[in-house]
Amino acid sequence: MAKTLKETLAAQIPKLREERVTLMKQHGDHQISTVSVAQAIGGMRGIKGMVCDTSVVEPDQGLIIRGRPIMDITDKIPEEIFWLLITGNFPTADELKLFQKELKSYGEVPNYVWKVLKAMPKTSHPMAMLDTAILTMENESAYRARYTEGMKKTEYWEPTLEDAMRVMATIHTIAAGMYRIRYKKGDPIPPSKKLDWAGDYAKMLGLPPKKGETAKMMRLYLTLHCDHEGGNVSANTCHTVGSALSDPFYAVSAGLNGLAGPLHGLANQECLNWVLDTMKKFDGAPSEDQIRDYAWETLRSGKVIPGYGHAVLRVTDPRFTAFNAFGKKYMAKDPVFQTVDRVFKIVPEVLKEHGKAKNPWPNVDAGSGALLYYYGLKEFQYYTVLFSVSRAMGMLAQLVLNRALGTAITRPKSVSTEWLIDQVK
Ligand code: CMX
Repeated sequence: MAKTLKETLAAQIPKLREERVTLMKQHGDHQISTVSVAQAIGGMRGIKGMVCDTSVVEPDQGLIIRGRPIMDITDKIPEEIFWLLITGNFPTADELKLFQKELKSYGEVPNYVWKVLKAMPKTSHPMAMLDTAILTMENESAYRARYTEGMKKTEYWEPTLEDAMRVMATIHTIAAGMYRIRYKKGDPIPPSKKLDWAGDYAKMLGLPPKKGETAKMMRLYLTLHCDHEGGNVSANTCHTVGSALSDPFYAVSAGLNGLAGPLHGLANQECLNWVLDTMKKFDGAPSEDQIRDYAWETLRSGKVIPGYGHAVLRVTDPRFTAFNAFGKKYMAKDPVFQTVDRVFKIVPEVLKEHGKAKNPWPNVDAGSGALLYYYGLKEFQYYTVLFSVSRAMGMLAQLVLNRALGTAITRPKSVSTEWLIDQVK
């Protein structure tokens, strides 16, 4: 008989807890990292100071989810990826069916969420709308209700999983509905009882289906952005807020606020803007020389080239490669896609010559916008919302596991500049 996600995780938890207790007891004093002044000042880059089992990012390989390089699992759908993030395995066909049915049983977005979204200023950024909607839904939190009643520590993960399922079950509906509200596309389109998560999201946005290609693109998009280990701004923020036992609605909303920054998730809106600016300036798809000139002009004006560079990666992001392959298959002649592809040839050379960025290669944000644009999603400000719908999977999976393992409240030690100066004397 097919097991539910909860039953599958419940069977794994005793072993995971035992493993952690043993590690703490037998090796608690073992040193795994040292900290330099540069790291303390420079965003804690590279310090190993937290545990995340859902995925790792290797500088020379990119995203690896539960031991599987992302390029090997791009044929999977997001529901399978969510299950993988939480349990370390893919669901069987029957488990997947059961999981999809269970997700749909969480019902619809409460009406008060739509009212709040409709009352927001017409100029609100879509990320502010999404974060507000998730926070507003905190009213539904099973975790808060159970905590208020009183529950044992060992049970925390159960209502956390329930809240995670509710966020998963509704975030795409919220995201699609607010797109239609914000950009005056008509009333929100209700979710379908039959479609998969990504296919339903594409349909609820109201995008032209293009013989099923839009749904295919959406499945790929939502799979590729699902998680990027634990220390990036959004995951780390979500983790810290969750570690105070704030429920998943608080924690995910906080994480998404971090994703809204231009050095993080917002780079995807900036990126397509940059590409379209070059096309405007040069009246169509620019030549390689024109791209080179424009890249230098950007750098000389003190700006970064969005979509390039990374805090951890030192190679072309495999997620960019996956988007590029999709583009070559379905839209090879599209001038925006062709420009993105040409930028990929030129910008790394320019950044190497510039000599500042440690990684001159494209990250995930460099290519995704061209695909969205091609399938009719032309409102750049909305792009980070798509990233968020996907990244919610990673944040939620990490929260559930942390509550299952009883991970401690986050509280690193900060030091003053005076203390640092004293240390180096
Ligand atoms: N264009 C120009 N300069 C860049 C650059 C780029 N794409 N990437 C890095 N640099 C510069 C940095 O600004 C920094 O300059 P200063 O010394 O003057 O401060 C220098 O190169 C060294 O930076 P780094 O160590 O290589 O990179 P960081 O870890 O500090 O920052 C990141 C990483 C992603 C913020 C940075 O590469 C960047 O700003 N890229 C453009 C924005 C972007 O694409 N962000 C999306 C990242 C993926 C995601 O999280 O979604």
